[in-house]
Amino acid sequence: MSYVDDVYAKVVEKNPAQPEFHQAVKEVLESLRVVIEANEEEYKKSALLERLTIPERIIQFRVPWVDDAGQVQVNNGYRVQFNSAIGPYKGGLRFHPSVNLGIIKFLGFEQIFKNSLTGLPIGGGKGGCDFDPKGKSDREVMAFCQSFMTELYRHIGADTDVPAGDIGVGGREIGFLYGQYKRIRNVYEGVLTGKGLTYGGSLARTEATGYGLLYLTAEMLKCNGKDIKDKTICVSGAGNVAIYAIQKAQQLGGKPVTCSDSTGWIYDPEGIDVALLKEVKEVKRARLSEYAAKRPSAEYHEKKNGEHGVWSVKCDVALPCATQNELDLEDAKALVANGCFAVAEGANMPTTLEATEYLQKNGVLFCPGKASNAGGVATSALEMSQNSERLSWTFEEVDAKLQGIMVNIFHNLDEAAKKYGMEGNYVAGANIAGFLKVAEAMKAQGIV
Ligand code: NDP
Ligand code: 2IT
Repeated sequence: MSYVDDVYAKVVEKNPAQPEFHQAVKEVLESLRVVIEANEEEYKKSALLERLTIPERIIQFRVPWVDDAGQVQVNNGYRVQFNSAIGPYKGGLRFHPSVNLGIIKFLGFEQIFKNSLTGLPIGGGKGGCDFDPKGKSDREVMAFCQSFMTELYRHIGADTDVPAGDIGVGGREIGFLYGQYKRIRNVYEGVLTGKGLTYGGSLARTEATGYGLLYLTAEMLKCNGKDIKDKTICVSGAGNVAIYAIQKAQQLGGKPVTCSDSTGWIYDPEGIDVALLKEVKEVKRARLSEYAAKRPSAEYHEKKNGEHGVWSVKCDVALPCATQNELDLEDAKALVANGCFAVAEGANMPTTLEATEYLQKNGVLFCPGKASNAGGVATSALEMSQNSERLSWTFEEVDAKLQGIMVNIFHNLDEAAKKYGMEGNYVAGANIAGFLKVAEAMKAQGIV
């Protein structure tokens, strides 16, 4: 058995019932096969792939809190500190009922390569909880966040591990988490990113993941002789990433016509009204049916299992921005049949392995999330820099840096794919380019 196959088999054996983690590892290891095989003896002797696929540390804890009815609730909290070879652990916190250790490990593993691709000094980590913020009062969310941080604080720090937002964790949650950290530790430091602008947050962090996705997509299209202008775009999701992806797509002259949430999806042939979408999702925290109720041009569809949802709409470019494995083989077939020529992932691993392969085989330009959604964490690293120097940069400064980082990421993965004989395979390019820097740093630091 080859070293790659051997390590993958061990990952599956040692991490039972964690299919998303297996999937993320499989995608990366398959891409790295050519690199590993060229140096197999050295990598095997130093057990590099074993060390890469076993987290440096896993923290798992109980999160008790009291709801508005006086009932004690208990949730499962996690922080996976996956790899610190190139910098302090960095990655978001996800609050969603579907969170379990396997989900956090898949996200933490992806984060290692994503963070490496940004070119900034940040290692890979991820955390979260099976808490569902939906339908909770602000007081309940605060009580939960305070309890979560009452355990997490001892494991994190501005130079150790710097969490941020992800699904279910936005400005409100980061504020409550930060307040509790500061209260316990009595230090005012950049221990979280995505903070509010009045207490150390960075301008453009809110917009960064969605904007970055579009900067990279525009560059990918340009380098393939195409233009985002006047293209019809299907977006999934209606959260932080989707909203700012839609906004930037419009600024670049594209026409996003869909969005979705956990209960249904919108087709708005006149183009999504971003101000209305923000009002419904960011301010009211309501369902997308409210968007349709206020927008005559929009159709609302309840989510139905087995249907393609937003991927059934004819489009040129698809941007999955909701959650993992939301775009499967049947969806990929529908996209190709409708003439879609580019897919860039805003979410983490939203496309199944089979769907990715189908899209690539059918000539669709495909950029994996660890490259195309790296603008969020990159801007988090810029927030860390600003916190360290106790200065704030202007929106234009941060946005210009973000744009430069995304363009650079695309060229790095494009070149890595070419160098290893897989031109146009941006999945392989991203995994190889991300891996090489981390592997080099791990090698230099000895057996740790
Ligand atoms: P939000 O919580 O702001 O939004 C998530 C959106 O996806 C919501 O519209 C939500 O629906 C929908 N959604 C979530 N889970 C499901 C599900 N199981 N089925 C259907 N719809 C679902 O999260 P973000 O926008 O921050 O995150 C979206 C994706 O982007 C995630 O994969 C995240 O890991 C990734 N990402 C986020 C970054 C960031 O900076 N925030 C950076 C890089 C990647 P509803 O409104 O009903 O809850
Ligand atoms: O998946 C991700 O990259 C994020 N949720 C953002 C992480 C961060 O530290 O900003």
